[in-house]
Amino acid sequence: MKVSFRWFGSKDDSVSLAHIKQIPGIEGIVGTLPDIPAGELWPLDRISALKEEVAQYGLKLEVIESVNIHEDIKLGLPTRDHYIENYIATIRNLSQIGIKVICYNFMPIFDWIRSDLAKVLADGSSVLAYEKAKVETVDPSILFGKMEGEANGFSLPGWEKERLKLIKELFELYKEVTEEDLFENLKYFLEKVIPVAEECGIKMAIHPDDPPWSVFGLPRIVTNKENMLRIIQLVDSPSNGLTICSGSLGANPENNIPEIMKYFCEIDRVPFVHIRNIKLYENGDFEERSHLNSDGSLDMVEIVKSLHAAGFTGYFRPDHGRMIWDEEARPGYGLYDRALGIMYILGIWDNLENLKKEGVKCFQSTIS
Ligand SMILES: [Mn+2]
Repeated sequence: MKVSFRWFGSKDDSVSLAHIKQIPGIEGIVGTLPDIPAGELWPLDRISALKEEVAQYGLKLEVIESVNIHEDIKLGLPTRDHYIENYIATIRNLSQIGIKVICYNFMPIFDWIRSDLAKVLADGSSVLAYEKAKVETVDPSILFGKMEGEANGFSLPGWEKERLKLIKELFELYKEVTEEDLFENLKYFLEKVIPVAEECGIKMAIHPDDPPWSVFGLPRIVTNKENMLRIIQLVDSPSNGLTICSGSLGANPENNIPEIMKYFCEIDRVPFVHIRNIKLYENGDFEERSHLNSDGSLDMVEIVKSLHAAGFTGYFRPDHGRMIWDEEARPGYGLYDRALGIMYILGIWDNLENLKKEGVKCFQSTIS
């Protein structure tokens, strides 16, 4: 398991590479070029410069999150071919600087959705939270303004201003788009892109929808094991992979995260995992928590055990963290709690390694 940390670049992140470098066990950065709009080509000189900057701190840049998909591709519009051409050229450029994994998502209009970016917990820390009643009754453009207002001055990944401008028009365009259409449009995209990724030694890794259900009447398909299996079968290639995000999928209690992790790792379709804990409420609301098992509803120990038992050698990053110790950062992306998360996950992992050396079969799971 290769330990990595999401970083938005020196102009867009409150966390420095010098600080990330000091996290024990860290190997690399999950990088991005946040200013490049979806659908445009990533220039080679920009990504080379990013790689060099990261390398100055002894860190690797082998994972990109995300190269966003233009809405015309998701909508299946005739103009999609132009954007797919750009995507293919971007894959080729990224392969030239040694990128191994490209994380992306296929959510219409909105990326991840929350009702609150700084819900205060009993211990004084603050977290991202989702209250169904708040999200599902609000006008999407009002939610958009609220997300921006609470973002501590940072642009939120997936909530860039350019999207808001087009929101009404996009809703109109998505009116007739069903889940089946979305599968069809994803297939069209993957059929063009996966052969190039394979040739370039890059694994595409689709991120689950967050939350994993339809919001504002928009279709969402990366929501459960069955659909994820269907997606990797749309184009059967080792380059057609998954980012398994425990917190995103785990918002639906019917998703058995350890089982999903183990299943897809064993068939080698998981180049990248995001690990985070969430607290689920009976009414479907949830909030993010520390990685500690007892702090949330997800079984973090079982999740790590499932990765270990499957011999996971891909990239791992802690997902969102709480805002603690008066840190001011992009919501979910402070240094401190994510660093704590890494230490917790590595603690579990090292223990499993020791048990393995001692010959203890540690994954005595009920998972079939
Ligand atoms: Mn995630």
